[in-house]
Parts: sequence; structure tokens; C-alpha cells
Amino acid sequence: MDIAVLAHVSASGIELDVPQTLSTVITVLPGSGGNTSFSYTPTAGCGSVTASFQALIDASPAPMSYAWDLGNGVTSTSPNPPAQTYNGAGSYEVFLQTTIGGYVLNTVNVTGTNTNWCGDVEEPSLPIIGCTGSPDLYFVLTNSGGGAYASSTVDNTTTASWSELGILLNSPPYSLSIYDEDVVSGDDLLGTYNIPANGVGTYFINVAGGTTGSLVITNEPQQVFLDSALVTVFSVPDVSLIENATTGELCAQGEGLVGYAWLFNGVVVPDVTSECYMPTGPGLWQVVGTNGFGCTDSSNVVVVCPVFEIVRNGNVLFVPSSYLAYAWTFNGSPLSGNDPFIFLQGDGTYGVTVDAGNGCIIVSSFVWSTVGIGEADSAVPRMELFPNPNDGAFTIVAEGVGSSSAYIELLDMTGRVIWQTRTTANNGLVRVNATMHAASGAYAVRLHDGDRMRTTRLVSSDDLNRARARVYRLSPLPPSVALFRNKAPA
Ligand SMILES: [Ca+2]
Ligand SMILES: [Ca+2]
Repeated sequence: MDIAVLAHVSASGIELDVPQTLSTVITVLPGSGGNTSFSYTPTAGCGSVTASFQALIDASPAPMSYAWDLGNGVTSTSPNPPAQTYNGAGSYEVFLQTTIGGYVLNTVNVTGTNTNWCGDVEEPSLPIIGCTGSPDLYFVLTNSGGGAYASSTVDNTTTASWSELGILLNSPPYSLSIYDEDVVSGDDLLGTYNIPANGVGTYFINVAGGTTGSLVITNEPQQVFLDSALVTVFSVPDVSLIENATTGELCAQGEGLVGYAWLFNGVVVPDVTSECYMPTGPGLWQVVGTNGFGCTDSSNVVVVCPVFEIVRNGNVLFVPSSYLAYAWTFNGSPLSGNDPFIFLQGDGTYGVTVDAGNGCIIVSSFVWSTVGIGEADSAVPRMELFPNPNDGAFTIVAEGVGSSSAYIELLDMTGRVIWQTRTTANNGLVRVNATMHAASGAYAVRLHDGDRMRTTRLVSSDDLNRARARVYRLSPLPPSVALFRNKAPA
């Protein structure tokens, strides 16, 4: 790339004998954002942006300088300044001034010469007297490309000085030759100094047996680029989730929200993008709101606790299973155990406190009175199923079991045994969790305890019609091997 505008260097007022042009390579690198002078990334963000910058103009080996105003009070002179962080919504204008410099010869001094100027018609060397007169000094600057500059002549002296030369040394190497001007006999060369390409500085000349002097090279701007670009920080919404105390509906709140994503137990609820939403079940609910800039914020988490009551089935009170802890009371006195069910102990007030997790403590009570409806069946063993009806998953509990080799059978309505399991009573107590994959309908569960037998009707609405079953023990009963014999028809 040729930068013809470099003719500006003649501002020093010196006419150059040879036109000067700067031929150099400007490397422009790709960037994710920016302008001719620099790239940066990212160009925008939410809440806070940490951006990195890279200058793009590099005309090396010409001397380069960079002056950044990074828009946040930080400045830098590096082509790759440290990454900058912009906090708070707004636009931050970043400036870069790139200067392509040039090495300029401004001053040449001759402080002494050898005697090569002597002995010609202009300055004859006379017998006894020797050299007469003094040289008429000028210098010629040449480079490898043939460019040349001839200075003015200072007559009749062995010292001379030229200043404010303004000669751009953009095509090194250069040599500087000092002459005595002789119009008739021809100029006398007094010495040649090869200028090192070492940049700015003062260079001392001592050549050809006595020609001395110095020259001064400075760095002067040749071309200046000034560009700016914006780093944009968008505002982040402050999203909160409010629960309607009456309806239980959840609504997102936050300024400028245009989009909503709902999370249930940390999982996105598909196809729900409304501002308000009625929770579909107990658990952890959260909403992520998006504003018009595409910036998001996650709301507080709202815990929706389960709602249930104590249900009685025969001689058993139960609540939903699979929660963390159960504490039952009877007439205000704690009952032992940590199960989702309790056998009726007699007439009175039963209570349960359930730790359902997520800080949900559910308290429910149940009043049981047999006054006027006859005595409850107190014969042992007692067996109950719950829930009943069910979807195929149910719990069998029995107490007062006397036999160590009791077993439980499941029969279909034709009286055929579908499967059975042997069980070991623990202090007369048997608890079995069962999951049945069989046709919907009515079944019978029969407990054999020695020669005693209890039968309870079971209604399953499970749609699965698969003739297999899984029955397993509940803790805290000791594990035992349950024997299953699948007697279902093929
Ligand atoms: Ca001469
Ligand atoms: Ca002369």
C-alpha cells in the first residue's frame, strides 16, 4: 500500500530534490466489531461488559504509536490494551489515535574536515605556506534506491550546520557525503558517513581521516488515524415472582419484561411463555424474565407445598407417601414410627405433621369416633390397603400377625391367585409396598396368618395390562427375600 499523503512531511518548509513517498504495508485484521483503527469484542452485553481491544493499523517498520481512551477512564498506549470492564447500563465511547511515525533527518553539523579540499585552483597549496583558503561545505544524502538530497553550500569554512531539514528517511539505508564545492576544478569529497538504521538519536561522524560532525534523527508523525466505537451495556431486569395469596397463581414482575420462561424444580416448563402461571403441582417454581434488550434475570424461587388431608381406610389412617418425615399424634401424644400411615388406636383425635421437603410442613388432623356406629373390628390380625382404589401402586399393612411365615396373595375376581409373597412379621407388623401392572378391575388381597385369614377388596385403575408385578419391602422392616410366583395366565 502506497501512502502518497506522506508528502505532508514537507511542512518543515524544505524543498526536497527527490519526491518522497512512503511505501509500506498496512495490515488490517478481521474483528467482531470496530472500525479501520481497531476491533473489539464483545460490542455489547447485559449488565456488565468485559471487552478486549486490538489495534488494526500496523505500518511497521515505521515507528507506530497508539493512544487509547477506553471510555471508562482508562488509557493505554499498547496496541492490545488490557481487557476493560464496563459496569452499568449505558454507551461507552472508545477512542484510538494511531500515529504512523517516520524517522526524519533534521540537523547535520560539520565540526571539522580533512584536507582533501586543498591543492586545486580554488584552494591552492602554496610552497611553505601550504593550503590557502577554506572549503565550501555541502552534503549529499543518498539511499540505496538512488534518491538523493543536496544541501545548501556554506562557503569558505571547515564548520557548518544545517537545521530544520525535515528529510524523511523512509527508504534506508542512507549515506551522507560531505563535499567541498569547487566550480572549476570539480568538487572534492571530504568523507562519507553511512547512517545506521537505529531510529532516533544523535549520530557522530568521524570519517576519512579527520572529517567530523554529527547528525540528529527524530521521529515525527507522518499519518494520524482517529477512530471511535461504542461499547453498549444494556440494563438487566430485576425479576421477582409473586404468588397470589388467594388463587395461588404465580406472576412475574419486573420492568420492561417481554418474555418469560418458567421453571419447575429447575426444569423449563415447555410451551409456557405467559407472564402469569398457575402452578401445576407442589415443588420449586421460578421464572426467568427477558427484557427488550434480550437481558434476562431469574426470579426468586416460590415453594408450592402439597395440600392433602388424612384419609381413613378401614382401620388405617394415611397420607401420601414418599415425603421426608411423618410424625403422628393421638390425643396430642406422639405415636412412634415414621410412616405415612397409622393404625387406629381407638376413638380420639389423630394428627400428623409431614415434612414434605422444601420447607413445607403440612399439618392435618382427623377425629375418629365410633360412638353410635358400633365397635370397630378389633380382631387380629388386621389388614388394610391404601390408597384404594389406586393406580396399581398401593401399600399393604397388617398388625397382630402371629405367624412368622405369613403370606399375602393377590387374587383376581375368579379367585385365581395371580401372585403371592411370603412375609415375615416384625413385632406382629407387616408392611409391603406393591406396584401392580395388571388389568384394571377389582382384585382381592388375602393375608394368611397360620390358620387365620383376612381378605380385602382392591380396586386398581391401572391401564397397563401386563402380567407381571413387583413387590418389595419397605424399610424399616428387615430385608427378606420375597418369593413371587407369577400365576397369571399367559
Ligand atoms: Ca577544493
Ligand atoms: Ca572550494
